Amino acid sequence: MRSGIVTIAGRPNVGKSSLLNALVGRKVSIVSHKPQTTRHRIQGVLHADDGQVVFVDTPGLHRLQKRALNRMMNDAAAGALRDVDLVLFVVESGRFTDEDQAVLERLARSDVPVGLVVNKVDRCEDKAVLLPELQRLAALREFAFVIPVSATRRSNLDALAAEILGQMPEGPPLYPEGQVVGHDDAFTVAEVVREKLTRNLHKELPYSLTVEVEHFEREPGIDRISAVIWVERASQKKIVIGEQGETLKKIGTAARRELERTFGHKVFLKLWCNVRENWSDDLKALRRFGLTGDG
Ligand SMILES: Nc1nc2c(ncn2[C@@H]2O[C@H](COP(=O)(O)OP(=O)(O)OP(=O)(O)O)[C@@H](O)[C@H]2O)c(=O)[nH]1
Ligand SMILES: [Mg+2]
Repeated sequence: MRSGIVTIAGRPNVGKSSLLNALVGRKVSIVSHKPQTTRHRIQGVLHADDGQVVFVDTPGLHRLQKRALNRMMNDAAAGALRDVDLVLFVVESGRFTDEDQAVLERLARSDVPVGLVVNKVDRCEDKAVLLPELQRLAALREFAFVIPVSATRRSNLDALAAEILGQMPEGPPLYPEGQVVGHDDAFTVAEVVREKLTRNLHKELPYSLTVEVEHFEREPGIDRISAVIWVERASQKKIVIGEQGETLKKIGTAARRELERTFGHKVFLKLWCNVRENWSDDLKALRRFGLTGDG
């Protein structure tokens, strides 16, 4: 048996969480078209015949921003680059930016082997440009492997999984058989609600909110859950709730449906929205919401 820990790193929005979900075959980490969706380290487990891989999805490494939340997200990502067996450096096909370059420089400071994953190759219309692109990227540093994939189309993932397993040391499994998700169900609820908010609210608003599960009661056949959506200003609360509560209702329905599919039973989900000024720059509040740098 082989087993090990693999960190999935890269700048925001390259598809790290999508890749984690595709590799483990289940939605473990939330996904949206907006950068900086992932805020925590998220673990998902790949069980194979000859081994087990624990993947750690991380917040996208980004340029320093002044809010404590953004600093903590960077710290969470940077902390996951140490003491692991392999780092997957995820980039987007056809778009290598200064932020990717900054990630590359950060990786140079660690001696963990790095595999390069060039994601979103489905977007590349002219396949003739892909090979020279891969050659260019492969020359950036020494990589354990360089592999093009599409997380959303699930292409080339078996080849990627084989490369990853080949890099894992011998050892016993770290997670029990069948367990794919590293976090508890309350965390899943908070994240799924935040995903629906991120997907349904415009512009910067998703960055100003967080979700806290207040109450979670599992009864036979049904979960009774209430969660608070914290925003920073009364004007934001109005937008989250929407005219006659329409927006919040739509978000609640979408979250409930997904949670019922995930948990396999009925879910009663009550959502509230409340204001807490500057929660994203308040260290105490961040800790309360579980958003500390050490994940
Ligand atoms: N076309 C295409 N889009 C993809 C692929 N993988 C991910 N995406 C899209 O890219 C966007 C970002 O995906 P995420 O998985 O949330 O990216 P991330 O790197 O985890 O982003 P952060 O958590 O914000 O750092 C979403 O709209 C995905 O649907 C892919 O293989 N092909
Ligand atoms: Mg993510």
